[in-house]
Amino acid sequence: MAQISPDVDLLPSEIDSFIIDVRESRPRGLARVLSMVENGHPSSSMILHSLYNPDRQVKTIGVTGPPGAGKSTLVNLLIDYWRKLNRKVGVIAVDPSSPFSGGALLGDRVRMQTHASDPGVFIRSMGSRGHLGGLSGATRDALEVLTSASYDPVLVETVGVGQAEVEVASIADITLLVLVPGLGDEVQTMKAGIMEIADVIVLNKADRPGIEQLETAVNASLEFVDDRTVRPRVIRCSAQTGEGIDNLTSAVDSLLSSEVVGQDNAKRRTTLILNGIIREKGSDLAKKIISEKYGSINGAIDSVLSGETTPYMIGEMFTGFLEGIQEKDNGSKQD
Ligand SMILES: Nc1nc2c(ncn2[C@@H]2O[C@H](COP(=O)(O)OP(=O)(O)OP(=O)(O)O)[C@@H](O)[C@H]2O)c(=O)[nH]1
Ligand SMILES: [Mg+2]
Repeated sequence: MAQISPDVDLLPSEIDSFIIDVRESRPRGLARVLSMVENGHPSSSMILHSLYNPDRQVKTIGVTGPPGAGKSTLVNLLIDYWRKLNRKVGVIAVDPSSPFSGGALLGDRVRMQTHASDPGVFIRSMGSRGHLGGLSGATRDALEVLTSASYDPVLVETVGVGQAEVEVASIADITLLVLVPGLGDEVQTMKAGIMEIADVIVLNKADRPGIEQLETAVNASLEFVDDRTVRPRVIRCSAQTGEGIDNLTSAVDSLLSSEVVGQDNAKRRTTLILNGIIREKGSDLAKKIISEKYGSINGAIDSVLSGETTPYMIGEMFTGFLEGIQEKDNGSKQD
């Protein structure tokens, strides 16, 4: 396969062939498109634009929690569950510690090894080498690629319980926050906002002492979450013994098929991607261009939902505009 140059636009025929690779979920092409997205390759927007379908019904799940909480072990069990139902499952393991993808997540790879030879499972670790939107931007676009390749569902595992990590996880349609015994004090200091973003709080390692205290601490901190209509479900389980895993899979399934997630999914995704791109391109100018062309951000979202454009095409419009300004500046400097 030809080498991809990091800064040079691909030929239209090359873009078309990558789009076919993704749609047919061919692993090599898929991996190369994901690298382009991660590296912020100039042609990745055109690929994402061609793949974008606001009505796609594929669901995505974010999984976050402190290091070693059992996230990968749980993801593994969830993969087993969906593979038995004959569904193709995608996993993105986000690695905040490294700007480079590939090597750093050997642990995850080993734990998910049982699925390594299964063509119905695609596992990819990723950093944020060149993406303007950092990890959350790279993850958001990688989810678009994997859902276009008809992996359903797609999971995102990310380490940590800070606002940033939970934000990365909550790019997905539903978010699982995995906690473990021994975190009692941490839970107490955890911001209510983090608890609120989670749809399910998984109390893993229920086979370990301290699970009762953890449950008490979590429930106590949820008492203060009073301004939300739906409280996160709290599920106790052990990825090691299998206890409570049925409850977890049925909670996740029912959330995925619930109206809350189904309703306005197209609008939610479009808004999330467009707002991310606006931030990446420079908010003020981007908003000005949007209001000139579409009246307002809502107007732009409506245009995407009616199939006239995509958030990525709107992003390209900003890029073109900015390049135009730079050319003008250079021109006036030369005068
Ligand atoms: N006792 C017990 N151990 C568990 C359970 N779930 C996972 N583990 C173990 O905890 C360790 C960490 O599990 P991982 O699944 O790698 O945890 P993780 O959250 O993905 O870890 P990082 O990705 O490194 O943050 C492994 O040794 C698992 O076997 C559980 O329910 N009970
Ligand atoms: Mg892990």
